[in-house]
Amino acid sequence: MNPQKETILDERSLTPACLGILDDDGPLFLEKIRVFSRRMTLRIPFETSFGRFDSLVRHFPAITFRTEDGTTVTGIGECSPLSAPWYDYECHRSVEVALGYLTASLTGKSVDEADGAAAPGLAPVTGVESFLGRYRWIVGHAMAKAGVEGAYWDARARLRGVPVFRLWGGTKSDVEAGTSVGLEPTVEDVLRKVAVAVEEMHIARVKVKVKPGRDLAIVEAIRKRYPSLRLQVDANAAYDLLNPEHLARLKELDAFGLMMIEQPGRNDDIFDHAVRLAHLSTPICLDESILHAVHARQAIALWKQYSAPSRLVINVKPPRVGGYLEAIRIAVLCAASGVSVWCGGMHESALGKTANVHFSSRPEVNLPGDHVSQAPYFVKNVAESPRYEEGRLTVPQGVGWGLGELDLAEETETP
Ligand code: OSB
Ligand code: MG
Repeated sequence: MNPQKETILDERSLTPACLGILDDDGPLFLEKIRVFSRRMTLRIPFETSFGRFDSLVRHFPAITFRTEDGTTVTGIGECSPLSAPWYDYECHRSVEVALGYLTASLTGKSVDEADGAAAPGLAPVTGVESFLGRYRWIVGHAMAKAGVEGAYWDARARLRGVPVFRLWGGTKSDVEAGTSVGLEPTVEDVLRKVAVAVEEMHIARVKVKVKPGRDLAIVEAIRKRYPSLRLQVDANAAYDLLNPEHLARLKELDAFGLMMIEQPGRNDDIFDHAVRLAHLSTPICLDESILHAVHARQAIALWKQYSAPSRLVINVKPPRVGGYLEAIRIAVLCAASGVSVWCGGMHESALGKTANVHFSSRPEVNLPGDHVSQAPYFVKNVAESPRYEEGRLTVPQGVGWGLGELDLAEETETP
């Protein structure tokens, strides 16, 4: 196949209107931005190939807008980084710095003057593209950007009196929910958690974390006990795709009927994932490697050339790709080429998880997401999570995120 002759949908043509997104309710005057921060303790410490953590700091940008007729509305979003640059370079400290620049750009002030209040005479935003345009100059910092974009959509949906998924062209009223099981000291410990997910929760699918040396025994034990479970693994970049021993382990995983192997290779690689794993029959899922729609288009082109689109899966996390519009663009690019898509998680609070559920309501999202845990994620959450039953989550039908009152009162100093 000659890749030059392949037509691949170009992300630049995917405007909000062409994506079926409703965003035409007139200009919005930004009045102020406040950021709430909360340290949240996980009920179950989580271990992946990059490390173990038991708490997270969440930033919640709240943006107040005024319409032309004088109505005011406040929308809230969530930034979902980890506490250290383990998963990518972002962490809650870097998000705080980036939110300073985002606030300055959105309010029309310099970063040193920015106090959250709009500069006098600030021009209104006319739609999501004009909102994003205010801070397009900021390189990277996807998780900070996703938080402010979430606030924009919550506000737009509240003004129209609809749930966010309606603005986004979501079509499903419930979505399949999977769980992500962290590494544990023994295979039995992992198996115990998988048993809760399968036997008590009737989860739609299980994902387990793996790394070289802690992979085959775990997968083998789960498969022995649950031969037909929808099962996948996530390596968080722990395998060296140029190391023959690592490649041999990945080849051995091929025998277990996994739905996919997620991000075996390095964050900043797409090429070696396509070329060096083309001999596996298990689909390869990219998480860390896909930071925007350009990466998705390039991955699709590489799989068309070296493997097959049906052996590529993309884990679309709105926080990792800088927001919801970009997430929808990626999902649409994938679906147009027969690439499967699901929505991963960053241990978001109930707000961020619910935003992920609204995104997952899009028809292109065709595999279960990392939406639930074996126990509630946090000791204390900011809202009730959407209703979970038998492997499915209900997409909230209330206005905005559909969460009711948020408990953000405990505004703590970020350490
Ligand atoms: O790689 O998908 C990942 C959590 C934090 C950072 C990265 C990842 C994860 C998870 C858990 O796997 C997802 C969740 O339940 O929110
Ligand atoms: Mg992952």
